[in-house]
Amino acid sequence: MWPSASAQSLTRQAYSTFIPGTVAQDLVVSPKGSWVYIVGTTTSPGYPVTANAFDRTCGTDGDCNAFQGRFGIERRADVVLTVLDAAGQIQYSTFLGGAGTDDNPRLAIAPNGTLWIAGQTSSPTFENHPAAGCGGLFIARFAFTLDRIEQLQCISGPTLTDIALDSEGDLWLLAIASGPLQTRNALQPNHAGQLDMFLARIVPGEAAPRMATHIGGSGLDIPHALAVTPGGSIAVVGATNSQNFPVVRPLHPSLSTSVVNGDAVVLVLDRSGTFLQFSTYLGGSSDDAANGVAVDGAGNVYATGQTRSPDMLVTEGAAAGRCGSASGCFDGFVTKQDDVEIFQLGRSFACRRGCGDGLWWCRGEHGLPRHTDEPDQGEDQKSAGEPF
Ligand SMILES: [Ca+2]
Ligand SMILES: [Ca+2]
Repeated sequence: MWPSASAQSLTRQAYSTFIPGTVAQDLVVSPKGSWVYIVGTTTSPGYPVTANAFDRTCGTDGDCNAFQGRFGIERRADVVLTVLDAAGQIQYSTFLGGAGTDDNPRLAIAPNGTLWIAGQTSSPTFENHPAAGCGGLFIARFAFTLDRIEQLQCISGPTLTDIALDSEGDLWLLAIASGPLQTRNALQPNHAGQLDMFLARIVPGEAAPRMATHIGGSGLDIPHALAVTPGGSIAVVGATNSQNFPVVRPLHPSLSTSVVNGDAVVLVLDRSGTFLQFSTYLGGSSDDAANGVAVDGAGNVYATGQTRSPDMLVTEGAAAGRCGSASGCFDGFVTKQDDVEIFQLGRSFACRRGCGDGLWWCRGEHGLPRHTDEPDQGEDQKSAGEPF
């Protein structure tokens, strides 16, 4: 039951403030929980940057590269990064971009405070960086102090949908590929047709992605979100109308619907990004899509999305076992998949987390099971702090 309007509020609004002149899109909180980092976009030359900003100029001319558009003067967006302290006061604010349109930013923060921003750019040069100007994704890793970018690279072509950091501090990018993209150490090196999912792993200090791959079949394969399990596996959700989407140990091995509609998809790759541990269609006879994904400490994968399929399978005793009403089905759904991680260790072992005990079971090349610790343990994290 929802609390009644007359119930006394148990929460206190610690702060609430405008961020003038920006469309805010994503935020993260510092590891100690007191600083908030917000990214958005602006076409306001007067966006209030702070004296300690990395870039105090919108675009390359201070006027967000204004031009005569169809309806008058138009400007090209820059990304803006704003940092609030524990009291909600703006301590840092900067432009980020170039002469073109720079937008769709996403944020991720590592336990040691390293801040990553990824987004879309059409700028010929991005923050004067020679490696940028790609007409695609930009990826920027900021120094802890936010006064310089320590790593800036771009990937030509894809459209960003989500990012996530793994326990080693590598950044995973999920994007849409509308044509063939450069791949590396790929699960699927080639574009399969129409739209594909595109997944890439960016390693600190490495100029090119460690791994970049297409994922999909001959139809529309649209990624929506990703998450990293504690074991380092990458869970991806989205939607597809491909009849040949790659499946592994699937719940539904084939498209449940006509190609006019689509099914949700849930897939899990190992930390190398080259081994598909699990991949399945999810859905029924009408249109379904998975939009969000989360993982828990045991590596279980949770997906949520929407469905128009009254025949979408639900588990026995489901909280809501029937979609919609007599007039039609259009509901959200949530699923939990366990036992999705199977690890390929070198050429010899495949491992999966045992049911309930949290340990890893590995099967050697002779089929002998081997009980083991975690297949990989992250390094101790550096102590977390605040940037200023
Ligand atoms: Ca710009
Ligand atoms: Ca495709």
